[in-house]
Amino acid sequence: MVQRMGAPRADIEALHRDFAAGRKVALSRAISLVENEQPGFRELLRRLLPLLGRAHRIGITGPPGAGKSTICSALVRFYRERGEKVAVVAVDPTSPFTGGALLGDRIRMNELSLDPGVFIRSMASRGSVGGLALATGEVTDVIDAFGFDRILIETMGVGQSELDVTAAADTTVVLLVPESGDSIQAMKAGLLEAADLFVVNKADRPGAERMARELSMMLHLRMGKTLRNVPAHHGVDLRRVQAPAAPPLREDAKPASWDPPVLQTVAETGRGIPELAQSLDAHRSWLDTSGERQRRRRNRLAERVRDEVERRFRHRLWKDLQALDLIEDAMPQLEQGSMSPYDLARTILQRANAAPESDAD
Ligand SMILES: Nc1nc2c(ncn2[C@@H]2O[C@H](COP(=O)(O)OP(=O)(O)OP(=O)(O)O)[C@@H](O)[C@H]2O)c(=O)[nH]1
Ligand SMILES: [Mg+2]
Repeated sequence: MVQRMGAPRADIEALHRDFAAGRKVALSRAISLVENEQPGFRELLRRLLPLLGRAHRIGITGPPGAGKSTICSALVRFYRERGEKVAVVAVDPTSPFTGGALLGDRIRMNELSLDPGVFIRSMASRGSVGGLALATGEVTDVIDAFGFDRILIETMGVGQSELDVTAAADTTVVLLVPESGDSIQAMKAGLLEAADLFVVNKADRPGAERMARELSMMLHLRMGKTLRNVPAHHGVDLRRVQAPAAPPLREDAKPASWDPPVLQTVAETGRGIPELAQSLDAHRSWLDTSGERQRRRRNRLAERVRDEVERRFRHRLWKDLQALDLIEDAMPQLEQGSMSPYDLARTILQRANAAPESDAD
């Protein structure tokens, strides 16, 4: 195979060796290789596959300024005190560059990153043909393989692209603040379903308690469990009237489903952080005992195959075949109506099928 621009073979081998030896410089280089989809990145990811699955991947998402970075810093400190190695991946789907907010985070996190047990990396959408969610998943794989115990993935915002990014996580935390009241109502159903844990941060401000209560109510409504935590009314136990009593859980019974807890934190002072860490561990255990981890892993593998097929196809179309040029060349015919967009699309696809693939490492 022709070696395209990028590191020569010997460099790639050296990278593998340094990575396996646990050198952080190699980790940074491996991440760049994968993030920019440079030659050799698939071979690297292939070799790392047997090392995956050790880290607990924790996605933290929520509206701008909710305190995601502050929570990350607090969790990093908490886990470091336990002797765990922690990585933070800060992802900004809204910006083609690493934005000012992330820069601010970096300065704040600088002190943490002096610790050899901590690794911090920012990501933005630039460069990747495969898209940010795929790049984040692959970068997280690299960090996992390197041997971190926890990987915190901070995503800005609460839209679809952030949800796609959190698919890389084992446990997804949605962070809100007391003022998010209205946005709860507007919150996409997808976000509610994606959340394994809710955290009302800035609980030092008024309204946190109320916010947490409303959120719990809404979650229970959605799950059809409104009555479970409601005390008996007018002397009648509504729970008994509504449904036959469920057999009591045995001590060792596996929980069939996970009720996302609603926690409150003051990230700045660390209040509530031990409880958050405890819930994160509880969720991780539940993933194992319920079989959910396996289910999510299967979904992730299927998703990775789909993403890779699309990435290779996109690469073939837009890079190898220069399909945009074909569209431009055909513009006069398209404009005159002597060729339809559908016919041109078919021609492009036929050519793409016949084109040699340059991206097949
Ligand atoms: N009062 C109060 N302020 C907090 C708390 N946690 C964070 N903050 C402050 O809120 C501001 C935003 O915090 P960040 O951690 O940068 O929030 P973020 O969600 O990472 O912000 P973006 O990445 O820009 O979306 C900072 O000024 C923090 O100091 C808290 O518990 N209480
Ligand atoms: Mg931040």
